[in-house]
Amino acid sequence: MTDFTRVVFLFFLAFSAWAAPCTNPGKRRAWHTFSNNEKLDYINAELCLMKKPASLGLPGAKTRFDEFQAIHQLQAYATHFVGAFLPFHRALLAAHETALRNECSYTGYQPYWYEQRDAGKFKSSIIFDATYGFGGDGSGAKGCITTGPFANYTNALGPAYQNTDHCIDRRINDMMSQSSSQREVDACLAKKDWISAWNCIEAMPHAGGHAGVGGQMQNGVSSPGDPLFYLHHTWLDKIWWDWQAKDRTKRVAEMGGTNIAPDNSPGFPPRPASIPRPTGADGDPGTTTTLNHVLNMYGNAPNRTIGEVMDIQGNVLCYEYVEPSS
Ligand SMILES: *[C@@H]1O[C@H](CO)[C@@H](O)[C@H](O)[C@H]1NC(C)=O
Ligand SMILES: *[C@@H]1O[C@H](CO)[C@@H](O)[C@H](O)[C@H]1NC(C)=O
Ligand SMILES: [Cu+2]
Repeated sequence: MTDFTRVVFLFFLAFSAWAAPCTNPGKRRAWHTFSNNEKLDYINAELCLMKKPASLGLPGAKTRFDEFQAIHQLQAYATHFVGAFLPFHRALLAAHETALRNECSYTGYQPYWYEQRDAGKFKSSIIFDATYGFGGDGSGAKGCITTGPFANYTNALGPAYQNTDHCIDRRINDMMSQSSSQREVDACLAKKDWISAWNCIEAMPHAGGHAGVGGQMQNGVSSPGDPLFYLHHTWLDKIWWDWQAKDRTKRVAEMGGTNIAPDNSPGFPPRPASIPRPTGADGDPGTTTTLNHVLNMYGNAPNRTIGEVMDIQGNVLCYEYVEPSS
């Protein structure tokens, strides 16, 4: 290369890096469109996190898998019923996906559970397949799952704020799963502003997956003890993104809502006196959630601000959602 072409080339590189930081977004696809081999790759990567010992010193966590659950458990009251709800879960999903890829040789991306396909009939969903899925419903007095790749995993965190060894439990409820229907999704997508969209997603599709699976998944504090949590919340993240993409420039900057969760929220485990009432105002100047709000990843990944995760194809995140039909 001559000096001139080298300069042009370097200039081009610098320019393309500046103009398009996310040139090759990871493809997040629906679980039911995965081939059997792709399903096993994901399951095996999750099993790998479950076998790796914890190293961050988070209370009660024994494995890498537990450490991601701990991020959620430790700040449940600072991340639900507040403006940070969807941004926090977006950052948590990205941290978990990165760990699967960087620590467990997973070469795919985080799948989502296209729940409207199964709404009202979760019990017959292929997601609960024992061989190419997450195992079935719970059974017995404790509702422990007994089939599938995660049947023998011992959760060390939960239920709620307790840290006790227990099984992954489920109590699948088809009626509750109706809140994940296409009708409910469409209702949220039609909302005109952030506060309405977030409240709609948290109240309906969010509740549909958690209460439709039941057991561990229904526990607002310790729900990431069931690996299905990640597929459920990735679907919610897609709904938020689909809403954002309808008016992208405006909606990747649209934040707000309280940063102080109501103390005993309905359907949410009560906060024990030993857990201090979160003030929520981490990086926010007042009681309203802003783009400067810090999302604490407890050492599992770099902390993020809400502003950094608003766009899924920005400087920090780089993925896209593939529709199941394509
Ligand atoms: C779980 O443990 C039981 C009893 O030890 C064993 O038969 C079964 O194969 C194990 N299942 C998995 C998925 O590891
Ligand atoms: C992450 O954020 C929390 C809360 O603001 C803070 O206490 C912690 O020190 C931060 N961690 C890092 C590595 O910056
Ligand atoms: Cu949550």
